[in-house]
Amino acid sequence: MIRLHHLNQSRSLRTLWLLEELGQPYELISHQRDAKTHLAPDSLKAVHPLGKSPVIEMDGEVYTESGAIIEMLIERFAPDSLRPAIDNSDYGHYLQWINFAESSLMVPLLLDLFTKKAGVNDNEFLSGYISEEKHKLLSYLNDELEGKSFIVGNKLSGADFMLSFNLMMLAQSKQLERYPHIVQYTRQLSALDSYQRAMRLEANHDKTSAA
Ligand SMILES: N[C@@H](CCC(=O)N[C@@H](CS)C(=O)NCC(=O)O)C(=O)O
Repeated sequence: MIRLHHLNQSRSLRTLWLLEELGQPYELISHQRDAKTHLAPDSLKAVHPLGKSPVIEMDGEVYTESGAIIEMLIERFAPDSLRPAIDNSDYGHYLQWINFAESSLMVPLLLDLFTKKAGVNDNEFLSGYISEEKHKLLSYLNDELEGKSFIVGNKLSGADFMLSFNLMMLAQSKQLERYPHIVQYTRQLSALDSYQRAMRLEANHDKTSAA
């Protein structure tokens, strides 16, 4: 049995959605962000020294890093349906988008979040860098998504699960309005049954949104 240690409003949503799509039995263990600091509780440190989420326990091992978890679960349970074949030209693009979500795109999003939180978003260099970088990356993604429902091969894949969390962060703060193809893409992803089930689980589990 797979155990998912899920933190509310976190990258763990990528894993929760994938587990719903896979239909494999799993146990969902809730961890709540601290209401003031928004950081993870100590209960996550008891599971993995980094104290971050997602974490899964599987076959007696503990895994963190959402990208690795997405790839591993797909390799194990859905290699023929949720990723391109290794000898297909889409395969490299699949890996590239998985990494784009957690590296290139996540860097300016986190810088933006943290500089605002710390009240240092009036720094000219930082705010200029963040907004230019975000616009460059989102314009690129927007162009890539024109006429597509999914990012790779027009078929649901691990890359969509990865991108969904970044785009959810951006949609919540109304930062996608200039990117119509991204908006269309997020609409299509959020209409999927497995996505909706995952969001219902998140809503039941997220004590901050219930408050
Ligand atoms: N690169 C890791 C990042 C994990 C991570 O930073 N998770 C955040 C939630 S989105 C977290 O647990 N933050 C709580 C904290 O740092 O206390 C991944 O992709 O899984």
